[in-house]
Amino acid sequence: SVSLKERLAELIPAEIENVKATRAEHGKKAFGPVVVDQLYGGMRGLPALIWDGSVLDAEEGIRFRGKTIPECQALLPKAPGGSEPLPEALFWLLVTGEVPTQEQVTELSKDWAARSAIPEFVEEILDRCPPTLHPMSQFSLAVTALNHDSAFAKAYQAGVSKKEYWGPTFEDSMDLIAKLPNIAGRIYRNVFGQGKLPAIDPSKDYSHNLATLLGFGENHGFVELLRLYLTIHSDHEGGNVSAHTGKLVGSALSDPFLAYGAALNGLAGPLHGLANQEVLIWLRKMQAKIGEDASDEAVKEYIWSTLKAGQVVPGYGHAVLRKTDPRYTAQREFALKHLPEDKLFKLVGQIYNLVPDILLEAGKAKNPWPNVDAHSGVLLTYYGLDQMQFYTVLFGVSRAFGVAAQLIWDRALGAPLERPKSYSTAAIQKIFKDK
Ligand code: CMX
Repeated sequence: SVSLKERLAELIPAEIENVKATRAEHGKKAFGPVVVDQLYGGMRGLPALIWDGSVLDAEEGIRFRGKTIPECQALLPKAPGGSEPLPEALFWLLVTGEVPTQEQVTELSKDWAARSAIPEFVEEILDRCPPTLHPMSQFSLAVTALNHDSAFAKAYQAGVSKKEYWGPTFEDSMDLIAKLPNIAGRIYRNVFGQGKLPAIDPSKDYSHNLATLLGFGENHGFVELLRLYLTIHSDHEGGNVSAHTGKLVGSALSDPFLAYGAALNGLAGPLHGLANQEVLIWLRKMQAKIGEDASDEAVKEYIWSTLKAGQVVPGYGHAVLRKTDPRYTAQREFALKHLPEDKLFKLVGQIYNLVPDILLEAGKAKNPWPNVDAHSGVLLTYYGLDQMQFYTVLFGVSRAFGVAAQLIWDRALGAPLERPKSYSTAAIQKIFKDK
């Protein structure tokens, strides 16, 4: 079928059996030790969630349904005349585990275009936000407000059976993703004074339409960048703050708009998605201080001054990864192809040669290598999108794909309310007192 929902309906019964069998065979087996440090340490490394769209390997990086980023770049359908994968295709892969055909992807582009309009009152909410309100706060407000028309919330009130949860969750998830370009475009134009929002063109793909709404629709390089950007930022397994928040809030049967609004508030933190903004601010400050073609020595000194001031080097380090993030590498390759001589790109390359040794010498960070956020802002800036407060909104458009795919499966498989156990320090002391 070219319809994602029909394909999904075919896949769900077998997956329910698959989960049953996995639990019957492995359900009582211990899976990794829990030590007290993990309770204090942000649950780092604790196996605690099921997330089907992607799994992150510390050395290798992310795989979407078993496929690496280069494999996705090779296998997923592209736009006519384009060479980057279409995020529509990645969504199909995340949801079904299957590489879609060109026809299935085209159908999805059309479906999203048809669902893309946002209610007038949401437009008004955005238009009334002061331009000083951070774009991520505006984004989360608008997404939360979409819950006004949630199919899931309505179905739940009407007494829908548990077995049917996934259907309206699917509809809400598709609506959510489809409406994000109009929300992001409106925020961008309002905050940065870029004039009236053009209409979505149903004959164009999702990234092309988003580029048009931002005012870059004629720029082929930017459109290609967005296709790559939205593909690689979509999913990074389930434990990161945004993905986990979406799953957690969804587990209370809050609809996908409420769940994703919450996820966006997590993405807006500087240790998570906001780091792409922070990287650009940091680079600009560095250039202001030591000039544009600074020597390695001057750059090193600047990096040390950041650490000595008790700040983090944005774009470096990761809670799980222990190697250079393949999402960084994919963006570096894009830059080598499209903007090899760009000054800011060269600075990012220079920093890459210096930061890891410094972080190792400083001796705290477990991973001295760059993450996805170290590179994205430079690419956007090159094409003229230099309003860095907006960068995390683009991350947020993309991350909806991964969170939505999991919300659909969570409701299809009857995932329970999340409720892990917490302890007080006094309780821990008591437990181990006589041991
Ligand atoms: N610069 C300076 N210090 C760093 C560092 C960096 N880039 N990365 C880690 N450290 C420090 C930590 O702050 C921590 O210090 P304290 O012991 O004083 O608290 C210590 O090294 C150990 O941290 P860790 O176990 O290596 O890393 P965490 O899992 O706790 O945190 C992360 C991971 C990403 C928050 C951290 O590496 C960081 O702050 N990086 C900079 C911000 C950033 O780029 N975030 C984006 C991540 C990708 C994303 O989600 O978008």
